[in-house]
Amino acid sequence: MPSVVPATHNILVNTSDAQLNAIGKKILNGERISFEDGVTLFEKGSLSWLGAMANMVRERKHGDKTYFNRNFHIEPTNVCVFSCKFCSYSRLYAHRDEGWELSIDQMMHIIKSYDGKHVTEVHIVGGVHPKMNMAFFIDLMKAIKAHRPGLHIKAFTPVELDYMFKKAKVTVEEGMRLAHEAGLDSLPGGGAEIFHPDIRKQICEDKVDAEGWLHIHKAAHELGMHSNATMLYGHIEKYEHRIDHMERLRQLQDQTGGFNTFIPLKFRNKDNDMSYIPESSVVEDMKMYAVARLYMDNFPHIKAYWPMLGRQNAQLSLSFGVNDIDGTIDDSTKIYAMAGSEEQTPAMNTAQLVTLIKQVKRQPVERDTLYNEVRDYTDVNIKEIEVNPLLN
Ligand code: V47
Ligand code: SF4
Repeated sequence: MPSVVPATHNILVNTSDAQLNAIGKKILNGERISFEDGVTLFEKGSLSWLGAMANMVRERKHGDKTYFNRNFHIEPTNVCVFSCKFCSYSRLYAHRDEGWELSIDQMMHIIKSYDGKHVTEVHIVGGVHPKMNMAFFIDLMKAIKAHRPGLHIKAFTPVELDYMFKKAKVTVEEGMRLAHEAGLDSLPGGGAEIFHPDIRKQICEDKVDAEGWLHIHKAAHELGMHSNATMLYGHIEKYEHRIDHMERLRQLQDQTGGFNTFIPLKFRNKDNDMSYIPESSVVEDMKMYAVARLYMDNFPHIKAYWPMLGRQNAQLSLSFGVNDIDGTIDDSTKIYAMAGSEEQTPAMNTAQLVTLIKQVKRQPVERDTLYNEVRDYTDVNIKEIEVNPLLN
């Protein structure tokens, strides 16, 4: 990192606001910004200035590389003992006839439908069903690994894990060890929502709290596993709560280094108990990504999850600090379609993902879950991808 601001970068720092200029200098010098700086960025930073700063950090870390992966989702159930106010997807156990509950055989049928197809990851996450316990999921993971050992299992949020560990009467450390031994490779970022108790108690008071969420990710990191982290933004939280959330994650990352990606998730308002809240604007979304890139200095990657944001806004986010747009997904998730995303059938093949990235002059690179590079598509012709089943 340069210790002084290069002359060519001065243009980036100079705004009419002295506070922003001071923060800009810190960022250009590779210094960490403070909690107060983070709030100031949200309050005073213009979209263009934040975008330029975040893009500079993104390019320092990754150049033009933009990652995606080939994955699919399994949502074992939408029956859930909790009642998060923003959730459009779950059904209470008493109304389980309106939801779905997949057996191990049904989930293995989905896994087998990908035999011979080039996918590297299965993402398993769902509601917290009182009858799907730890033994059930251990059997599921063992069956997946017996069938396809190389498939990376990224599964279960701390909400699901906390519930199953408590029911199985095991400690977090013991539970994580058992799950890891059964085949769990990494944790997705869900269930984090907003950590601050003032907000958490209003939107999801009955599920695992911030300390519990962070404890489970820490235990995973201590076993050598990696994980992601999300934040549900754009509802009743204030900028301070967003920074508080990111600060807690940044501190854990300083200790363990186990997080790969930070994923801001835009609140969608269809058919849930928070439907009266308007959704955030695209400007607010891009500012969110930019501040995330600037604040989360120890997170390697910032991801825009396109099924929720929509593909055009995901494409736009690549100029606001984002360097990952998740995966092909293959129309295998219902969470966002049910919450009102414009992506009602979320599936993109590799040719479409690569086109989307190339249209904004970035460099498309397929990765696996742990960001090992699988293939660089910079010089691969779209026609060639379309006709080659191994590439598409
Ligand atoms: O925790 C639920 C969110 C999350 C709504 O790690 C909603 O790679 C917006 O975490 N509006 C689960 N968001 C999904 C998740 C995820 C997705 C993709 C990739 C990864 C990863 C993780 O979905 C929940 C919650 O924050 N969510 N309802 C809603 N109405
Ligand atoms: Fe259940 Fe998750 Fe929906 Fe909350 S967000 S009600 S924990 S499925």
